[in-house]
Amino acid sequence: MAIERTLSIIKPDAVAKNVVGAILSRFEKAGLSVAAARMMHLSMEDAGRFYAVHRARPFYGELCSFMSSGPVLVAVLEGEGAIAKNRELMGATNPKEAAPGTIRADFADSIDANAVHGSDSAETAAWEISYFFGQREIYTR
Ligand code: IDP
Repeated sequence: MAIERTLSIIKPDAVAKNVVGAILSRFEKAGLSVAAARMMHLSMEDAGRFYAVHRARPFYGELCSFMSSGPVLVAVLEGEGAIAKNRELMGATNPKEAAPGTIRADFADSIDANAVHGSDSAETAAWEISYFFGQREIYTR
């Protein structure tokens, strides 16, 4: 399988719960490595542009408010099949439907405060990584 990069965000609910390290550790244990990482407090505009693909959805305003409600950790994860592997580790969007042992099953409270974001395709990953990081901020192990 090819080495890929994907964008992960540890959302405000998970940062507030002090489980950043616990979540990063799951990525590392699954064979992904952190190629870039930064704590940020997104503005409404930052969140709005990042989630622009969802702008017609009824939850868009709520999603942008939540994502700018506190600090997040944005990170680039790298490894074999990183995009799908990260989605697998995250679990379903709604933590009530997330498989046992996934990050959302273990750390998320609700469909909006659901602990993590992960890119859903190679195209999305490339755009999302470039939204937050320049090439010189990304380090291969
Ligand atoms: P994903 O994060 O699992 O890829 P998406 O469908 O891309 O899920 O939705 C993006 C984010 O929007 C979700 O992670 C969640 O925070 C939020 N979201 C999705 N559906 C709802 C909803 O029905 N109500 C509130 N927030 C939602």
